[in-house]
Amino acid sequence: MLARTLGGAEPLKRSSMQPTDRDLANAIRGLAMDAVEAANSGHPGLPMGMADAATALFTRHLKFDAADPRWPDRDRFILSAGHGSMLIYALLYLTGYERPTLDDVKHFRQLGSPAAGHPENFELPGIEVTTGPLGQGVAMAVGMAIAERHLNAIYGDELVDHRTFVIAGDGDLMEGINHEAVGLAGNLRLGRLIVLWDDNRITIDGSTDLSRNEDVLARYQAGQWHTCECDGLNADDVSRAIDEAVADPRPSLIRCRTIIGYGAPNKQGTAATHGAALGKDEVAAARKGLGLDPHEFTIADEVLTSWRAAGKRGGVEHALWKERLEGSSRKDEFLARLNGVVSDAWLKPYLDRLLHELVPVATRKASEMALEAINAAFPATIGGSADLTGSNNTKTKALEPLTAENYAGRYIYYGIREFGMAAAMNGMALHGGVIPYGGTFLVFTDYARPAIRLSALQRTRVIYVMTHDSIGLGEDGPTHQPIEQLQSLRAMPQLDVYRPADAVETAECWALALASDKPSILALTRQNLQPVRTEANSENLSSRGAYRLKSSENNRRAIILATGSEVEIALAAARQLEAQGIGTDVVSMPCTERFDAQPWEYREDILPDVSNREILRVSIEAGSTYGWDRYVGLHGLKIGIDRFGVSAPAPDAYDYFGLTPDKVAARITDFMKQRGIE
Ligand SMILES: Cc1ncc(C[n+]2csc(CCOP(=O)(O)OP(=O)(O)O)c2C)c(N)n1
Ligand SMILES: [Mg+2]
Repeated sequence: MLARTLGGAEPLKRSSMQPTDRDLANAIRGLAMDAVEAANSGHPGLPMGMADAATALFTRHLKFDAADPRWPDRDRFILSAGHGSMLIYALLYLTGYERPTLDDVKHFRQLGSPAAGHPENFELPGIEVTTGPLGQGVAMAVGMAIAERHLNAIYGDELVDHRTFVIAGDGDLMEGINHEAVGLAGNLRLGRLIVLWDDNRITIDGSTDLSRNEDVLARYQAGQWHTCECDGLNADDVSRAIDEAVADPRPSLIRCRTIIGYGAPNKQGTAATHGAALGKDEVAAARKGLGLDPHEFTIADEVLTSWRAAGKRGGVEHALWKERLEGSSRKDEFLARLNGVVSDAWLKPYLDRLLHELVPVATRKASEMALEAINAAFPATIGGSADLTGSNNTKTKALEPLTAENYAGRYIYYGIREFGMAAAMNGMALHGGVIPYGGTFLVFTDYARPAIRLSALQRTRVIYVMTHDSIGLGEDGPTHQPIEQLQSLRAMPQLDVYRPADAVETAECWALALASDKPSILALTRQNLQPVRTEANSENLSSRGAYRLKSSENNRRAIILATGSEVEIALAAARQLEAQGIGTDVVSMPCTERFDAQPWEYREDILPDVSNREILRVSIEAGSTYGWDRYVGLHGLKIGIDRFGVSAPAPDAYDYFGLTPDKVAARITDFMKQRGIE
């Protein structure tokens, strides 16, 4: 039966009255071919191969209402294989979403069209997540499924009761992150997560035999998933498999046997259909074989009518949900929760308490102290760590673990899965209703980086609690000591990197991260730091990104910029310089991105635009000096570490790299002498 359907030239019958599922699927095929042809760029193979499966999903199973893409209890659909973007654009258009319009589709991949090369969640409300980097769509779907179960545990079936469906390709399942995602979902028994695998046995380089011989289903089964198979070119069979997946309490992988580029008579089944326009003649022949109108971008009325009806299918359920919401005593709370606005009312009382009992404390510990107040104030936070809970200080006392037995818990043991954790947090944040934060060592942002990049691109409010932020972690040595991480993360657009100097700044930075509309990284120390902020201030000084912590007493000759653990060193060095008559400002710079966004007058006040002979600018950070010339100028002094670290107790490592008050003060006076700055 499978072989017969996969054999290709199945006659494509069209009843004059009611379009068949195949007719509906062929409308997707037509749009995909035409849009890619018009752009002379794009990927027709996946939409053509998965058109029948997508038709089954969207016309029979997926709970959605095209009239309201943001309905909170909709099922989530994620096209993890984002290169097949024309599949989702076709589905959104056909089912009657406001956008993309047919005109948008005609401008697929062109400047200004929301039908971008890959699906971007910020372009079209019907796109849940940005996909394209293979593997991450499935991993974000895991986060969405976690958020759904968590909110369900709190608000019950009447308000939260939906599923997460994914279409994934061979590439999504080959990527390493798939292992992390499968492990997480299996352990949390996320039964409402259903992945349809486009098993077309083709990737860009050709047959999957070139690069894979694993038993994919067995791998998922080993991860405690339910698996089943179907003929992906037969909507009825796909639908049967979806029913089976829905009925199983485990997360499900449905292997859909398909043919890439199905319907292109000469190219189907080959990598040639993966990522290039089929060509005029092939499209014409495909159109004929599929029984499509010979004119491009033309859809038969009865086919469009059927699709539009599918887009309204969820209207009744949507209306019933609205009724339940109206009748719920928790309506306002639920909507506020989804709205996600947080106040910083917790901050002032917390700081008042803190300033009464100032003691040296590591900023990772200060973060935990702030989190005690934050987690008590906001039930939406969900913490976690990639197996470094005791080191990252991410678990506050009252948080219960979120497990398969208790989805209401607010702490996730992600295991040693930094990338999987970060991607899941993106999915959770994009689902809405929860504010995820998660920890690992700062150096392992490298393991999570592709997901951090998607946090930034998608502007998800994810808070990365990255501890052990420098050589100050000590004995674990160079493999664990971040050097280039801070500056490389600062190079990423739409990401705020915070490196607070003490407990007060740590709390301020937490408040900023929570209020943000984009991701934040908190780089926190393992070692204790002296308090540098000892007085109450009506303003959140960290919100400026950089501020003058100490003003020069003598005639100002130097400005030291420092971040995090190096601020106390800068203060002590400045005292020595003052003793020598060299007036020195110390500027604490917890967030360069925020400083860059300040008005010119403010930046000019902190860092006046004068030559380094008049006022020498110095930067101190226990990491790469790369890029610090942005603030100290080409002829300023950059103090940092431009090599890998050392295994030694933290004080010895700091001394070895010249990061002590004596050595810093000496370097500054030597530098001034050498350059003839008196
Ligand atoms: C992380 C990542 N690596 C590489 C690519 C480039 N790329 C896009 S599609 C693709 C092949 C994917 O194969 P498959 O998932 O089987 O898609 P199909 O060819 O079947 O459409 C590759 C390598 C990517 N998008 N993301
Ligand atoms: Mg493939």
